[in-house]
Amino acid sequence: MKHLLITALASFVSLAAVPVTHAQTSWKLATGYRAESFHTQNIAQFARDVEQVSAGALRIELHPNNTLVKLADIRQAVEEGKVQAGETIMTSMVKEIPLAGADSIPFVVASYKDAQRLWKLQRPGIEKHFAARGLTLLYTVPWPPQGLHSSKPIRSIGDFRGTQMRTYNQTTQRIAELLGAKPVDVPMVDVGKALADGRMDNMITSALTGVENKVWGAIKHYYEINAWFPKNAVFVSTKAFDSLKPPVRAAVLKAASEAETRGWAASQALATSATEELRQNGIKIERIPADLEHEIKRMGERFSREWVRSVGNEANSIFVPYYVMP
Ligand code: PCA
Repeated sequence: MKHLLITALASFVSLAAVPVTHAQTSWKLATGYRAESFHTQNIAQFARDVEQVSAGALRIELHPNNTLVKLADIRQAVEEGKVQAGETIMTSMVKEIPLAGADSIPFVVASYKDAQRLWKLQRPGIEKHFAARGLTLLYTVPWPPQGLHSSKPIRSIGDFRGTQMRTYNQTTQRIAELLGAKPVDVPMVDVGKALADGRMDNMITSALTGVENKVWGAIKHYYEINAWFPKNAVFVSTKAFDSLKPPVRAAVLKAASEAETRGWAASQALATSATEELRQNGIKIERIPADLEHEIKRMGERFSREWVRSVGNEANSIFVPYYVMP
C-alpha cells in the first residue's frame, strides 16, 4: 500500500514537473545480486537517470536478489522476452558465448587499467554475439580483483586437495578442478550460510564479496592474488530497445555510459576499502608463498590454453593486441 502511494505520488510529481505527452514504457530489469550491492546501487542510479533524462517516458523496475529470474538464467530470460533487461556476470554466459570468459582467465589482468584495455578489445565481439541473440549491451562494471579466501592457511598447491572450494560459474568450477579441490556451487547471496553450514572451506572471489557476506569467523586468511577482474554486464532485449523513440534510446545510452564510468570508479575504490574491512574483522591479509604463486600461475596458463581452444580465432583478436599494446 505504502509502495502504491509512493508510486502514485511520484508519478503525480513528475506529471506536475514535466508534461508527459507520450505513453510511459516500463521495463523489468532482473539481477541476481542484492539490492545493497554496489552493482545494484549503480543500476538503481542508472534507472533514475533514465527516468529523469527521458522525462518519465521510460521507467526501469529493478528486481534484485534472484527474485524474478535466477542469475544463471537471466541472459536467456531477456533473450526470450520474459523480462526486458537484465544484469549478469559475463562468465555465466561462457557456454553460449565463450568470448564472454575473456575476463576470467587467471593472471591476464593485474590492474583496473589492464581491465579497461581488455574490455575495449572484448567489447566489439561481445556486442556482435549479443546482437545475434537479440540483445543490446548497455554497459559493464568489473568486480574488484579476485583473491583467495580460506579457512586454513594455504602454503602449497597440495593444501587445496580435497577441500571444498566455492565456485560461482563454469569458469571457477574448472579452476577448482585444476587445483584439486572439490567445486561447490554457491550463489553469491548464500555464501554466509554455506560457510555456517560447513559446506565450503575456501573460495576465489573479491574481498568485497567477503565483506558483503561477513565471512569473518569461518574465513581466517585472505590472499591478494589479483587473479582476475570479472565483469557484470547490463543488457536489454533489442526488440524492447528498438521500440523506444529515438530521444529515449539516446537517454538510455547516455545514462549507460555514465553508469559504466561511475561503476568502474566505485569498484576500484571498494577494492581497497573492502580488503581493509576484512583486516579490521580479524582476517589475515597475506601474500601466497612464491613457489605456490608460480604453480598457480602455471595452472592459469593451462586454463588459458583450454579457453583459447574453446574460443578459436576470436581469442587472438583480443589477446594479440592486448599483449602487444603496453
Ligand atoms: N563476487 C561474485 C562474483 C565475483 C565477485 O567478486 C561472487 O562471488 O559470486
